[in-house]
Amino acid sequence: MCGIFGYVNYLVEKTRGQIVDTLLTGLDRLEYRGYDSSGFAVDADKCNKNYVIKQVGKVSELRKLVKEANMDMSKRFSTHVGIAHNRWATHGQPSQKNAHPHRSDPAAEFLVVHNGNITNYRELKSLLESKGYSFETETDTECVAKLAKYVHDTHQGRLDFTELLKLVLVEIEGSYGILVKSIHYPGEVIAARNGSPLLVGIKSERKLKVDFVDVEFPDINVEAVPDDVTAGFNPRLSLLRSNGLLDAGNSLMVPGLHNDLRHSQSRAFISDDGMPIPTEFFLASDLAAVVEQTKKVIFLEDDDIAHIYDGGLHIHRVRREDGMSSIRSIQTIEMELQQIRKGNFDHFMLKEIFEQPESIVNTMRGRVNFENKTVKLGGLSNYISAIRRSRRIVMIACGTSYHSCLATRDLFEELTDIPIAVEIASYFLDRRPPLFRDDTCIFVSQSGETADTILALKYCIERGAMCVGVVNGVGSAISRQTLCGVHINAGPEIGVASTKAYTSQYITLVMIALSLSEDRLSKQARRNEIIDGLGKVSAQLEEVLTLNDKIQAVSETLLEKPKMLILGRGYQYATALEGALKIKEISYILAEGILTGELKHGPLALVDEDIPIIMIATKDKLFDKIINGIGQVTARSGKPIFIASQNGPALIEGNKKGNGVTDSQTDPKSAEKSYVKFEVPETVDCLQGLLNIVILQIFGYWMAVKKGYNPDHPRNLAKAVTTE
Ligand code: UD2
Ligand code: GLU
Repeated sequence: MCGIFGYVNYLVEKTRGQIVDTLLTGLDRLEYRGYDSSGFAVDADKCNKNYVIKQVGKVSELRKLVKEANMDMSKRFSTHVGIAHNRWATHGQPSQKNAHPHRSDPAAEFLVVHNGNITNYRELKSLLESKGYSFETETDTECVAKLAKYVHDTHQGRLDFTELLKLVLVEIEGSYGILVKSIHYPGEVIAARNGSPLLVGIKSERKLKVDFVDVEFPDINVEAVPDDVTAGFNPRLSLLRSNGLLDAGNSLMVPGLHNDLRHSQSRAFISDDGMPIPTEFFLASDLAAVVEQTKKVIFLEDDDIAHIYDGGLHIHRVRREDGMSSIRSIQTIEMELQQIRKGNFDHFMLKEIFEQPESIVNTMRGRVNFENKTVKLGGLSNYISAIRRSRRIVMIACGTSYHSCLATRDLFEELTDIPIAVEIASYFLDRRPPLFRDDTCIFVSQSGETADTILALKYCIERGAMCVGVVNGVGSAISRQTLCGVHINAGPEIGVASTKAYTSQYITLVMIALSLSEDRLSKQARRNEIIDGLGKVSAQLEEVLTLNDKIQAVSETLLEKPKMLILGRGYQYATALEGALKIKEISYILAEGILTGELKHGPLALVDEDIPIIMIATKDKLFDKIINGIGQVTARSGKPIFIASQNGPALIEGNKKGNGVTDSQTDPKSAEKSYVKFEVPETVDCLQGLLNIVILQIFGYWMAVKKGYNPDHPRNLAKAVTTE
């Protein structure tokens, strides 16, 4: 999911140069979200034609291409629609061909930009192919453009743009924010969303009459629209044509003054004398692209279909739902660009931490069926039985990705009964260990470009092992060079300290373990329990995020401390290691993650009343041992900060009298009150790390910020480590 931008000028004359510049500036403003390619479409000189310019890489590359395109930048447009896109590939590699906008046919009758993920695109593609459409990209988006043309042609061009898109969108499953532009609807654009954000910025010299837009509901729901209603004729186009306002190619010659043809009045945009108000509209997936142009904004809601034409903005719904507001307010945004680029967050790291309830849902979207309790990983489906037959599974990664492997190793062992090895890529390469053809190697990397992991992959390919990737970057080296794999679909991660990629890698590995055990009846109950847990984890993560203020306050008490211990065991060992990594990489505190069971073999010597200790003590089958570890620490005057289960059992044993009876003065619950405790919701043991780690991510963030460091740019570190 990356960035959409659209610009409509209505009765506000602009040169093509100005329009292109507005589109490119909009894309620049979305750049901070990260992307792999970009593109835009504007009207060409000949009616019925568009210029579509797309390029891989940065917007600066797209700018270079614009210079070479030889467009007449001085051509003037009184009314015009331009659409633009920054792409973060989910379907098909980042390439010029796959960049948006996508077209319906070589004449580009319909052009679409899209954010999100269309889960039934394969079905739509086969349907359209059977109708003679040939696809030219690997994207899911292309099917929207082709479907629009198909619906348009089957209704002989008699639908108006809204009705057409209603019929298209009703067929689409998954998430989308889209803009659609068409030579059949000159000067018009459709913006629709479901699961991906979209907003409309409005700028006009004259004050708008009202500060809201009515939502227009159909008299009949679209599924019930009989052909004779929708296939009558397109009243707007016919009237424009009969009044000589359209040229032969349907280009609008004198835009405006057709209010009588609207589904209903768009009250905000009509002046007292009934004349339309010259207006500019900025459509975007992100406020950052709009805020320097205008502060007046409407946020679209899921299933809204916004149609801009004749200077009016119309918001349609396919059906009337109970409780749905019948207006969308035009809000005045007070924030400035700098504030908005990171949302309400000061740093990308915090923004990405707070995105996790959504990013993990994106990781599971279309893959986990919570009703049937099944998991389907498209990227592995042809290989699952081969992986099941492996003699061994070797997980290979670096840093945070390595921790995601550790976090899920126990589950792999439990569900698959296959021996699992977890390797740090550089250490693996140093050793060059024996590897066999019947080994499966799983390579985990956020970027998919981590040099050590790529070299390890090469080593494993040479030895004939089956190589599987788990990466965020579609089209990355690891994604391309592995035999098969799973994209974690976490969206771009900009903060150098990985946060949302960790939780998405973790969930992806859990999904792989679930897929591998699908054939095992004995594991069915456990699998069902985990799938139920996955269904709840996003809401639970939201709950953990509410602890932000408390974590911030606690971090302030520890700023002077140069070192810190994080203790965990079982599933939480990986959490301790990952939490310690987060803290050290951004706050430069020597934080060490320790297996609680190892305390007595050395680390206990570090424990005194001074050293900060965070103990992960959420309830699981190892809880008694955890209590033991807590006892060892408190007996040495250690004062741990706990990450514990909400309403969980007591963590501190009261002082025992000689006969083993608890002293009523120091009973466990009251003894516990003098300790800091972060309580997290309880989930299935193997998923608990997804919630616990968020406390440590936030903790690391505040430690860095309060010490005056920029957590987005830790010294000496780069986002993708592309050197050995
Ligand atoms: C694909 C689409 C997804 C959605 C879904 C619907 C892509 C990139 N993904 O997702 O957006 O439409 O189909 O069914 O088009 N792969 C590797 N190595 C890796 C990662 C992936 O070889 O490290 C391969 C994988 O085996 C598959 C392809 O890349 O052939 C896409 O992987 P995916 O995880 O995105 O696949 P899926 O089916 O979830
Ligand atoms: N699924 C679309 C693609 O892969 C859109 C990706 C995006 O949101 O940028 O092209």
